[in-house]
Amino acid sequence: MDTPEDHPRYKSLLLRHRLEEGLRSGMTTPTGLVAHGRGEAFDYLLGEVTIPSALAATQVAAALLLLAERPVLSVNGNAAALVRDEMVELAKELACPIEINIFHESPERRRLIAAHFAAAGCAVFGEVPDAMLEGLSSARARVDSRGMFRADVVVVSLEDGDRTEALVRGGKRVIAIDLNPLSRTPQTADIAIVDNVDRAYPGLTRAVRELRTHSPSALQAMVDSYNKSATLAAAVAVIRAGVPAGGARE
Ligand code: PTJ
Repeated sequence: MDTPEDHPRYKSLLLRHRLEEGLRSGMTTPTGLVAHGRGEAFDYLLGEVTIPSALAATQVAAALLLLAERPVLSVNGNAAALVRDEMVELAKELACPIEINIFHESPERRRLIAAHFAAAGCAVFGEVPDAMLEGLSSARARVDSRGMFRADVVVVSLEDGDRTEALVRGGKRVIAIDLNPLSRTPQTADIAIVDNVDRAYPGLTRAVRELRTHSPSALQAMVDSYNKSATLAAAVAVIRAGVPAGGARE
């Protein structure tokens, strides 16, 4: 991308460029661009920053991930294009797998996403799923028996509501990264991080590093005192308040 880094919308243009590349390579679907546009609109209204309630939820999510026995990071066509390296860094920090989980089923897209991660030195699960999540009728129920099938905590981003519900019903604790606080995914998940994936994953990695030395009981206390409704209400309040700090933007 040849946009200068001091362009006021550099970050946003960079993400669009990554998705465009994802679409060109075949990893990302055309629908993924539309979904990103919705996310951008919410991000704009949130001031394109990690709001305090998202930061607090990120800390709780990191605590839950540190307590987890078999955490898994779920990746789809958008997340693969936008935040591959950031996801790999978090997975390394947690020594946990990343698993492909796509809404628009396609063996070819699974292969391309796996190759994209392999190019970054990271093997992922889910290229050829061999197990099914209960309570979901479509191909979206397909998971990897080594990963999501046996996971106790799953991080999802840009996820669809049905699948989030199926994961929760399957007894998993779900951490959802989603810019839309009104969406069914953050409404259904155990922990909701209302933030852009490109800020949320690095934020989670930082929080895991910070909290690593905390005792299990201190981490558990953080998880127990978490209030998701407050997280979502705080995000809606920021959106409703109107023009973010700093006034009108580009
Ligand atoms: O690769 P596939 O086949 O799994 O398809 C991926 C998409 C994203 C197309 C699919 O999961 C989908 O249609 O998602 P939805 O139902 O549109 O939900 C996407 C949610 O993510 C919406 O609530 C958006 O506001 C939100 N979102 C979009 N971009 C971002 C985001 N959240 C965080 N960071 C973003 N960059």
